[in-house]
Amino acid sequence: MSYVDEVYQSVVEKNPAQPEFHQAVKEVLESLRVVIEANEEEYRRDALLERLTTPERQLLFRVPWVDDKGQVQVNNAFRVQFNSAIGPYKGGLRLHPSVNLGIIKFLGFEQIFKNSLTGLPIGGGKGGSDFDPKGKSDREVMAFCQSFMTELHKYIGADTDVPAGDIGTGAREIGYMYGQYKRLTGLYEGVLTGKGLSYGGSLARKEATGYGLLYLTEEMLKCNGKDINGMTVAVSGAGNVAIYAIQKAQQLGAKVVTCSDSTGWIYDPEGIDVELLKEIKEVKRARLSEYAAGRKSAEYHEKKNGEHGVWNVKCDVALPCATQNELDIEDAKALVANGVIAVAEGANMPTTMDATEYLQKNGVLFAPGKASNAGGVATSALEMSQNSERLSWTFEEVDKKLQGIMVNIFHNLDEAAKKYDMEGNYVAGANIAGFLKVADAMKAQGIV
Ligand code: NDP
Ligand code: 2IT
Repeated sequence: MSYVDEVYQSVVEKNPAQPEFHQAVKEVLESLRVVIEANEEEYRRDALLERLTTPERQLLFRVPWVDDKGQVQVNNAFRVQFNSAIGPYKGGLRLHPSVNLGIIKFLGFEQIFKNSLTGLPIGGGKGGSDFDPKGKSDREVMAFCQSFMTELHKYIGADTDVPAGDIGTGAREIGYMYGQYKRLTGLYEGVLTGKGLSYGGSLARKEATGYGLLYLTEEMLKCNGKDINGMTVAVSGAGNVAIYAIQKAQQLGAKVVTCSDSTGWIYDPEGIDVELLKEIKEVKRARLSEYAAGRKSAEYHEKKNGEHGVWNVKCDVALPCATQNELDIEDAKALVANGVIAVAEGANMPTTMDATEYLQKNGVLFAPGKASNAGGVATSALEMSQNSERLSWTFEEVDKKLQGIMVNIFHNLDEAAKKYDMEGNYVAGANIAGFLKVADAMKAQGIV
């Protein structure tokens, strides 16, 4: 059996019941096959792939907190410090009832390659909890965040591990966590990113993932002789990534006609009203049904089991920005039948593997999340730089750097794909380009 197949089989055996982790590993290893096979003996001797697919450290802990009725609640929490070959562990914290170790491992594994692609010195990590911030009072969220950080603070630091936001973790949660870290350690340091602007946050970090997604999409289209200006775009999600993806797409002259949350989706043929969406999601923390109530042109569709929602809408560009495996083979078929030109992932692994292959086979330009959503973590690294030098840069400075990073990422994966005779396969290009830097650093640092 080839080394790649052996390692994949062993990952499945050693990590039972973690399908998302298996999926993320499979996709990366399949892309790396050509690179590994060219040097199989050395990689096998050094157990490079075993080390790459095994986290350096996994922290599992309980988070007890008291709810507003005086009842004690207990959540499971995780921090997976996956790979520190090229820098301190870096990656977000997800707060969602679906969180388990396998999900955090898939996200941490993806983060290794994504962070490498940014060209910045950040290793891969991810964490989170099955706590659901939805429907909780501010005091309950604070109680959870303080208890969570009371344990986590022992394992993180500005030069060791720097968490940030992800699903369910926004400015409010980061603020409570930062306050507790500072109280426990006495350190005013850049231990978290996505902080508020009044206490060390970076301008443009809030916008960065969505804006970065559009910068990369724009470059990918341009290099394939197309212009996003005038195109119709379908977006899923209505959170941090989706909102700023919609805003930037509109600034670039596209018309965005959809968005969604976990209970339903919106079709707005006149184009999504971003200010209204922000008011509903960022301020009121309300459901999308309120969007339709506030806008005549919009249709609201309740989410039904087996229904495919936004991907049935005719569009030129599709941007999945909600969660993993939200775009499956049926969705891919509907998109192709409706003439989609490009799919770029704002979320992490939103497209199933068979859907990705179907899109690629049908000539759709496909940008994988670890490249196209890297603008968030890249700007987090810029926040770390600003914290280290105790300065803050202007919005324009950060945005310009972000744009440069995204354009650069696209060209790196395009060139890697060409070099290995897979022109246009940006999935393979991203995995290979991300891997080569990490593998080189791991080799140089010996067996650690
Ligand atoms: P938010 O919590 O701000 O928004 C998530 C959105 O997706 C919400 O609209 C939410 O709906 C919807 N959603 C979440 N889980 C599900 C689910 N299981 N089924 C259906 N809808 C769901 O998160 P972000 O925007 O930050 O993250 C979105 C994606 O982008 C994630 O995959 C994340 O890992 C990825 N990402 C985020 C980055 C960042 O900087 N924030 C950077 C790179 C990637 P509802 O409100 O109803 O829960
Ligand atoms: O998936 C991701 O890249 C993030 N959630 C952002 C991580 C970060 O450290 O900014």
